[in-house]
Amino acid sequence: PTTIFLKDYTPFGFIIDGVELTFRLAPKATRVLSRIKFRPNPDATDKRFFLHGESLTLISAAIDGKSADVRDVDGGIEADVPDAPFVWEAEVEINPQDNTALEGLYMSNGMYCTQCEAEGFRKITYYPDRPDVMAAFEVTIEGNEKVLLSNGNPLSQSQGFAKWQDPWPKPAYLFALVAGDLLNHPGTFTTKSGRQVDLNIWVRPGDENKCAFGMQALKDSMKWDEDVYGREYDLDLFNIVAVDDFNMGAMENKGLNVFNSSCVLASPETSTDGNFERIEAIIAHEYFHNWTGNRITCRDWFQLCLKEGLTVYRDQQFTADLRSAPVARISNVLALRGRQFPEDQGPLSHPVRPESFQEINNFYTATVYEKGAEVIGMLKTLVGDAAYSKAVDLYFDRHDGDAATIEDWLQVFEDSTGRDLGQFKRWYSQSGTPRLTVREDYDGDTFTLHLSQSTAPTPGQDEKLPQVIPVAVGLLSPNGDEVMATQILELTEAEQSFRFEGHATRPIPSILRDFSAPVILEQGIDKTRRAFLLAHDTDPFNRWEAGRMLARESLLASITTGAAPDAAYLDGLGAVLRDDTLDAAYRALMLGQPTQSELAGLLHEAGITPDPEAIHTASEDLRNAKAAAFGDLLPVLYQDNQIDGPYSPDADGSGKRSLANAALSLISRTDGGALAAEQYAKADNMTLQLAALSCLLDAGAGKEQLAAFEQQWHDDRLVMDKWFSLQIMQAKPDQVAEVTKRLTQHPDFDMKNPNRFRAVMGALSMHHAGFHHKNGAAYALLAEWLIKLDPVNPQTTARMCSAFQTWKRYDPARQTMMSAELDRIANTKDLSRDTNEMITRIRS
Ligand code: BAL
Ligand code: ZN
Repeated sequence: PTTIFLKDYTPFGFIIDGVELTFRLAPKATRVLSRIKFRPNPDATDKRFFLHGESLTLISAAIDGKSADVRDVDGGIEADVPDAPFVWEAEVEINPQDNTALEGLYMSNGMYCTQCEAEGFRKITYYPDRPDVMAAFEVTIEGNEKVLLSNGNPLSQSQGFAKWQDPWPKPAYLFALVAGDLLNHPGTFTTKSGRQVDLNIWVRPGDENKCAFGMQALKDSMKWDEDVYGREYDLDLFNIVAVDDFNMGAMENKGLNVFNSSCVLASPETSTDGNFERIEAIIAHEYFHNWTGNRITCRDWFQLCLKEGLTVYRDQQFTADLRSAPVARISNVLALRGRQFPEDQGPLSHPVRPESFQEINNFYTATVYEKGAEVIGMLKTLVGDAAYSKAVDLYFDRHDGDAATIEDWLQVFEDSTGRDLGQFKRWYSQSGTPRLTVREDYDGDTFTLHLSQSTAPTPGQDEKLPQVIPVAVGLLSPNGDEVMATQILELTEAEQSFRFEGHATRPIPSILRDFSAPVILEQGIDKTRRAFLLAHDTDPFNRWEAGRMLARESLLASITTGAAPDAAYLDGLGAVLRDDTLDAAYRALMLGQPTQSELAGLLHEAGITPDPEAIHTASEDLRNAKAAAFGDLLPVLYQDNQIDGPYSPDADGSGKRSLANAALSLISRTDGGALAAEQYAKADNMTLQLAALSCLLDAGAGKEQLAAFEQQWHDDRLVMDKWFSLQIMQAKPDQVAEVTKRLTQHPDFDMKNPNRFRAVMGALSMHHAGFHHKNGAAYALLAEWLIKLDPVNPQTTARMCSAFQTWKRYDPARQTMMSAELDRIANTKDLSRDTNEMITRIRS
């Protein structure tokens, strides 16, 4: 396989002045006719006329109307062309029906749809399929389907025919086409300059009652982007289409977003509060891409974080504004620690802007997305809100219509603030999670914080240089008053001290407030200090973090020494839970505890081989201890957070349900599931129904309800995904592989549907104690299915290989078993480039 390097970038030899495409749709033999105006690019040195193409049958090709002599080369074709403007015309045949990889043009439940990011357009026709080649597209669709959609605005439409024009030059990865017997949920939005935009969510018949929430989220996003970033929508029409078979969550194609149906369809009966919140965020994310991604795109795929990090940051801001900012921040940090930290601390570690890849699909990672967003957040913290806005405005002004780079992005900050961001840029090039160590001094007046940073070597990067770390710090007095409001300390050296004078009493610092940098904080403080911060910290994130750290230390002590759950933690937690001035969602988060895989990672970092069984036992013991310690409180929390009246997925309602359900899950440990059965029986929304079922299964009950659930929902694919997952998630560790295997034999298990495959195999790999059960059955089962899926859908297979990324953490017996499964996958005949790259990196 070829490795592609950032340093090798060269511009394409030609500029495109217009693209006309005609699609004659047929499931197994779609014809694609292209007419593309090229002219030589004066800025390019490489004049080779190379067009990408994959899985295409070339019917004809012509240059300036004359049959062209094309040569097949690796990944596409070449031809000799004039050193002057010319017109390329080609006709190819493709087979959407058999396209199970879900890249390019494919079929899902009888409808045609496309996924072109990153490199799917080359499976549609011969084209310079690279993001820096931008062009205006005109698309004609001929097909029997009722609805024929493409990017931009409709030019003409009649039975079996539609013509679309997208006036905005775009790279091929933003191309989209959808054709099917679809229904629309319509809406309108009037932009700040008074233009009316028609909005539609297109769905399969039967799903039309699940669009209202997504439509409102879209309107909220459009308004928010005008209010906060000054960005107005730029077409007369904005279409969203829901598709059942989709590798990603959604895709920001210009004017025609295509969504995994799980990320747009919502109704109270079928979707949980978590689904609603995720849908709102993803709709916003894809909409925000219209500016950060589409109007300004990426020069090459190494710059992926330019659009993704920024757009994730923007959707996180949106969620924080619409809902609770502290709750949103905690949730983002949980996701970062849950997905990005393990990636950055293992064999798949890579910089936010990678420098090489074999298959770009393997770099749609938590590092590019979530750490990429953290980098934007740090930049904003360092320059301040006003300077951030000014720089981003300059970015939009200067680069509108460009395929830009991280250098361009940082330059607008340098130009508008006068700040040198040379060192800051290391956040883009240096991989790994920095460790921030703190030591304190006090001399009766001056309080000093000695900060130091270091980053462990990561694959391909042995030496690490100091980064710019914004450390948000506040100081509290011993009675809990804030004596110094949050200040940003800029740590730029390996070691640096910061002095705070005029403190007659020794203050208590609250460090890394709001998680001001994606680092591991090592503070060396004791339980008393943590309990103090849990009770008094004025920063909501750090208050939560103090509880989290107490829980973490309690669990680690139980795992390594068999210690009982920490009473100080339980006391502090009890006080927070009783404090009803704190919002319910926040208290629900407080009640949570570190995941078992997080604990495994912490033990590994501390040089201790994690024992999944011991981790599982300690985690269960802590939950049981909470159930016992809060025996009187939990029913009160449950009762106080019941809601009368109709369901609403807003922050308040979902917060109350999350606290009530968190209480229920502990209550179910002592009442055998009686209350959960009651909740299940009367639940009128999925949040309550699914939580009750989960508690029942956890309590070893719920057989009847599980069957009733299947009976009730067997026609709803998205709800059935939950049914599949839940049984695995709630299985006892020694049963996980068996339950999973049984579910793969269920008639509704369909590996071709990525949602269903992930529902089952994702749950298997995320059940820490089950996946790592010493009998190795789960390792073998996952490998077996990855091998089966690879020829069908390489992209989803490759992503799921990351379940094995932590294999070196474990004991020799487990390592041997996982390594054997990795070998088995690696040795599979005709393994895809996607999976091959992932397995090679994981084994390295
Ligand atoms: N661009 C791929 C899907 C997303 O990040 O929005
Ligand atoms: Zn995105």
